[in-house]
Amino acid sequence: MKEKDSIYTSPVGEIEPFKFDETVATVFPDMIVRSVPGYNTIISAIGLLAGKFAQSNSVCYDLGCSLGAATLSMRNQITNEHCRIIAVDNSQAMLQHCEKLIAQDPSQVNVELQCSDIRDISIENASVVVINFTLQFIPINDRQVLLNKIYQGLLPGGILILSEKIKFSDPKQQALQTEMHHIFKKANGYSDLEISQKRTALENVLLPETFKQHQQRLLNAGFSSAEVWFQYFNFTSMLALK
Ligand code: GEK
Repeated sequence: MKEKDSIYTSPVGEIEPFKFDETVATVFPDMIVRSVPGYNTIISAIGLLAGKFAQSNSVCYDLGCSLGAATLSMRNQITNEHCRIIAVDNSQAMLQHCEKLIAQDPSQVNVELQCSDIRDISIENASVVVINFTLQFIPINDRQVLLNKIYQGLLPGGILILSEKIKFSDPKQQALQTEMHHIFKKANGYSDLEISQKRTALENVLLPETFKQHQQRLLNAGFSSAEVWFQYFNFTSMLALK
């Protein structure tokens, strides 16, 4: 049974910057589905993409894995022998919950959990790399170096799946898509107070960019192409090909 996210239901005097601690880890499955439009569709498609692109004797990476939803989805679609998954997060609380969920999953694909900052790990022999809603938490100046490292660690024919909350250069689109996201959250049971307190907590923590900024950075890293394969309001998932 999923525990309900009620973190911001009561007025908070001083709202602290958002952190991925035990309180968040406990309600995370409920929080992410009610906050990110299309989350479940993206998770399923990550599995399908891994099923197609995971190569034998290679590694699939889940960077910023949280409770391992993308890892579990990949794990259940990978049929290649000797393919393993490395799932990385820098929140110990998230990884503890993730470990329990993976232990309950019957798939035989090997999963290694790493508690590290994704900027500090090495990426090698990769066929599939997933960064599902995590680049947005990395300082903007560190993003190019991280994507360069991913590109270098991918095998020929490898892919990167990058999902992000995005912003729009046209102010009208920006205002409309932001409003539609709030309508989405309200339809999922969040109050105006919860939405506004969470927005304050995420200010300067979650830093969205436009699709064009992401695409340019992916091309700069060396990817031969980078396109949107899914979008729902201001949430998008991109597929970059090596
Ligand atoms: C999912 N991918 O369910 N290094 C490692 N982990 C980090 C870092 C960092 N520098 N910064 C943040 N994180 C998941 C959802 S959630 C998205 C990803 C969201 C981790 C952080 O601890 C959290 O678990 C995750 O990135 C972001 O498919 O909550 O909006």
